[in-house]
Amino acid sequence: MNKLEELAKNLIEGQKDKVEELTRLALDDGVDATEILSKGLIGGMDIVGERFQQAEMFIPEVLRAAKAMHAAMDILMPLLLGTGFQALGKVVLGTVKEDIHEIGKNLVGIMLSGAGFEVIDLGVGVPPQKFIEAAVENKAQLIGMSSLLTLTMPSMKDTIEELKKAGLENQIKTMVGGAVVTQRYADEIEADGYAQDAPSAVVKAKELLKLI
Ligand code: B1M
Repeated sequence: MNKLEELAKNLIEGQKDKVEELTRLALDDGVDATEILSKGLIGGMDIVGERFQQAEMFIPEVLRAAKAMHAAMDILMPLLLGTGFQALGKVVLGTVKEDIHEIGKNLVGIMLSGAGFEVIDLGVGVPPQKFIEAAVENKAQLIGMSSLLTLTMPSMKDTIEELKKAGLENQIKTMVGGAVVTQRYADEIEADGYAQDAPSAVVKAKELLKLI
């Protein structure tokens, strides 16, 4: 097993200290920060995503892997910024107005970051106007909305309508998800995309931004 495979393996296992150590060792050995990110970390997170989808890994394990990923990213980020590293795209993410469920939204954010997107997480209880303002301010290409309550789902529709009123629907795509949300509902409110779980959200975001 080479160093980057070992890094990916430890990331999957959520071994934060080991992941930090291996990231530093790889840098000392002259491995490029972009390669460490793409082959070691993103490669590892891809496997975490697949295992989570197949119910071979569960939320606490995903969160442990994410912590390890963030620790390694803290080491790599200054170097990546120095080399002109470009994120795949920018996503403004949040749980909709009057909804405080955040676990699924956080998982989606973790997986998107792990896949190479820059995620601007607005937290929970995000009103339509805030999604739009943040997307414009940050020049984001995608707004991701999570809803866990039947009562809060209409806020997704409101955001999409506000986006249309502002004439931004061709520049900023929308993706929706959350336990109560379905493809049918997404079609009904004319969201650009729907994803059932966090790994599918990564695939859908790439599709919407025409990266695959
Ligand atoms: Co709430 N709650 N809750 N709750 N809660 C549900 C959602 C509920 C289904 C439970 C039930 O009755 N069986 C029900 C909603 C019923 C409905 O509307 N149809 C419910 C209710 C009613 C409520 C309260 C109203 C209860 C009350 O106070 N009477 C209240 C509302 C508060 C509010 O938001 N205003 C409430 C409160 C809470 C807690 C605070 C206690 C807590 C949240 C803690 C937190 O997040 N910090 C909580 C929890 C934990 C749940 C359950 C048990 C679990 C939710 C969860 O985290 N799942 C939930 C029951 C359930 O879903 N089984 C329930 C794990 C998470 C990984 O899954 O969020 O679905 P999920 O995310 C998935 C996918 O959906 C998808 O990817 C994720 C990962 O694969 N996904 C996206 C999510 N967002 C996405 C966005 C995307 C794409 C994919 O694109 C942008």
